[in-house]
Amino acid sequence: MPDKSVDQSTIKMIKKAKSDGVETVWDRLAAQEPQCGFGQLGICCRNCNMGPCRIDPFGDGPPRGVCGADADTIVARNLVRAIAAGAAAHSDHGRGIASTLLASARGDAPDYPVKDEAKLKALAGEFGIATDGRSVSEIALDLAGQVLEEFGTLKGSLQFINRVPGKRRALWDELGITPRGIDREVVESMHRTNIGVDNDYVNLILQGMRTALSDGWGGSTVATELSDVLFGTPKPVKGSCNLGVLKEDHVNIILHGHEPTLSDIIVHAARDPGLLQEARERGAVGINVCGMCCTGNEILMRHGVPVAGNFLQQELAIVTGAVEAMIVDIQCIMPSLAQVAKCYHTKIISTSPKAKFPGAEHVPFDEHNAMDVAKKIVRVAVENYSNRMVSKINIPSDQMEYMAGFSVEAILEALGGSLNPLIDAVKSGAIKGIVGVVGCNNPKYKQDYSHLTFVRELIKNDILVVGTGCAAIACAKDGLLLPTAAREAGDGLRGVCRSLNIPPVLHMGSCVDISRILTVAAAIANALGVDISDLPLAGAAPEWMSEKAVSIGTYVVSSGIFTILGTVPPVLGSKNVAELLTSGAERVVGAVFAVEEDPVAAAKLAVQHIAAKRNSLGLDE
Ligand code: SF4
Ligand code: MSK
Repeated sequence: MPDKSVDQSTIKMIKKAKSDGVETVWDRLAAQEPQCGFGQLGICCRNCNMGPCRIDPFGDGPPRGVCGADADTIVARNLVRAIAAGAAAHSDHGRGIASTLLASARGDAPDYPVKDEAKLKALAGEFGIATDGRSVSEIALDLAGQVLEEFGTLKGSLQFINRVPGKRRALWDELGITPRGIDREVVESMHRTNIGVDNDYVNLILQGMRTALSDGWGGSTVATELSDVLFGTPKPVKGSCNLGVLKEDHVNIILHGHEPTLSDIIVHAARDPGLLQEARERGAVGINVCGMCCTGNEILMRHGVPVAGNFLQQELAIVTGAVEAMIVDIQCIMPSLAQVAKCYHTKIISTSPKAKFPGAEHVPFDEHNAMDVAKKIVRVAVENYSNRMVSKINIPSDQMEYMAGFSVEAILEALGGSLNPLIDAVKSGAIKGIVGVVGCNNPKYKQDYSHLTFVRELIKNDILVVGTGCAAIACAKDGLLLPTAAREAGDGLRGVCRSLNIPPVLHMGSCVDISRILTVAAAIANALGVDISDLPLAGAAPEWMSEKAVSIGTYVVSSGIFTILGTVPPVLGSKNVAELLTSGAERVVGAVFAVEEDPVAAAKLAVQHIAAKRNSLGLDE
């Protein structure tokens, strides 16, 4: 059992699931073992119906598929398809937010007024949209329209690319990897990986980079920036995290998935006096809305809503027996939830036409009528309180306080309005460098162990950590998002944290909010007049599992930032592809991937990389 997680609440609920006869992700992983070696190496292909084909990694079998594709082509094609899928997920999320802004500006989504007018105007300025003497709706209409055009723009490159240092933009142009349109790159990747199109692994991977960049500097940035406009730009906020945030005497609602459009409105609906009265009439003290995964991060960053856990805890939240409804939208939602819920009274309510779950109740969410739908969903949860099976309730007491909400704007505010104090701290060596730690949990690895071990090693070495997604939730659960965690940091970082009263690990949001990290990196490089690849920065996804993480890792490397993966990607079936990603890319984009499963060794790689970058910049002379 301890090898499954370092999180005590997880361990307790895995035990409870077993005694309740409930199958979890760990049981299903065990049932799948041994997993397919061809799949692990990335050398199986089913891109056409002459296959499926597989390449023997030991050279005893055929070296080519039926069409003639070799291991290099197959591995590269599979990788590019994963990037395209990940980029599509983030970008479609961004399109959803942009469409909501458009509906809001047209007066068709009355429950979504613009919350951050200053940000709306700043973004309008970036897009060359006039703001003087114009109403919020007029500006929002133009901005939403222009942002939606980014998905298929004829301009030749994306607007947010202008945030990138000139040197890097010139490099992308030279390599032919400047993204030309958000949808266009995904479509072209799917085209190129079709049978008989692009068979050159280098050419394929360059297209993978362009597609990933259309996510990082396109779809994800759109999602983040327009979410701030609509729902408010996050500011430092306090709250609590882990399964212990569920309350035995409340109607518990968990919001799980990714889009803030639904979750934000449900937070408000759950405060409706009529629904609270109904909850009390059924014997509950109140309605307790909690988040899970990145939807959790979105509402945590903006409202301080408690987060019940990260990716591997979604089934376990239901196992507590105390969840009236788990409301889901898109991404990272296990299809097993409806099966787990059958053993308890929990209702799984799907809301997106893009993501339906057999066994779940579907209540279509409609942004034009958002509050009414949100209240309807909350009412389902309230009514379900009466169906609780009291003997099955067991909520682990584990929970931890945190401080989150570090948007770029919040960081600037904490620094007194400019990045200069941060840059000075990096120059002086008080902060040696900055590492973005992001990504999921993966049941093949002990939950949260790599995140926490890696992060602790970094802060000990005076490296400031910025986090998003399930990695940030792991840090929250273990107290690393508290200013007091600075006691675990090296002298320099501890001093900076204490003077600003900030934690050594800054929670910057959900998976799409890695765009916030890119924005900070670009701003620092611009301030110093260097390329992003010159900076003492690194990225890491210690426990990643999603295709979205493949896209993220690729846009981070393509932006010039060394990136460490803690779980092995399926590329080792091609020596050439693996060599290109872990070594050759340095000559191409000035950064590479490293794969290191041991988080202590991974941290050493990050520390060494940062020391080398500092040295090149002459910072430690
Ligand atoms: Fe086999 Fe080629 Fe078809 Fe892939 S594309 S399944 S390698 S024949
Ligand atoms: S939710 S993509 S498990 S971080 Fe964004 Fe967590 Fe990974 Fe999903």
